[in-house]
Amino acid sequence: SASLCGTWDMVSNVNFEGYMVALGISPCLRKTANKLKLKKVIEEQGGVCRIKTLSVFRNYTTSFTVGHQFEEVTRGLDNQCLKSTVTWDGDRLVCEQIGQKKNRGWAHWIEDDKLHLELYCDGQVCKQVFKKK
Ligand code: RET
Repeated sequence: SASLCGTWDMVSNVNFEGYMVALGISPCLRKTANKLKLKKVIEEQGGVCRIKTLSVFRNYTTSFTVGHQFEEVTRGLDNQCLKSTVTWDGDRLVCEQIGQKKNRGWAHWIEDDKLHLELYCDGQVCKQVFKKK
């Protein structure tokens, strides 16, 4: 994920609410989460990719090897145990998250020097864009 690596600041966040409703996140947590300006830190070392989602309220970190299924525990989000697999689809780093929710996953890619992230779950799509710090 070389080109995705770096520190990124959120510039837009469309339908985070719909995505969080699809995840079954409580109204109280959604209200807090909707106000957050998120930061992404993406690193790669020795074939292991780490994606940190940082905020003043809560952080969430995943580490994985592209092409290898891993157990993802969404602690602090919807607290689920998922079987996740990250792969490259052309220049998009995509993740399929198998669990109780249908059609769950995400895609990261670079467009116009910005980091684009689509988060989807059960027909809802959240679109986030980040600029390089
Ligand atoms: C926060 C705050 C608490 C509530 C929710 C959150 C959502 C985090 C998300 C993170 C996505 C991370 C990805 C990582 C890739 O490896 C901000 C922790 C719902 C949606 C795509």
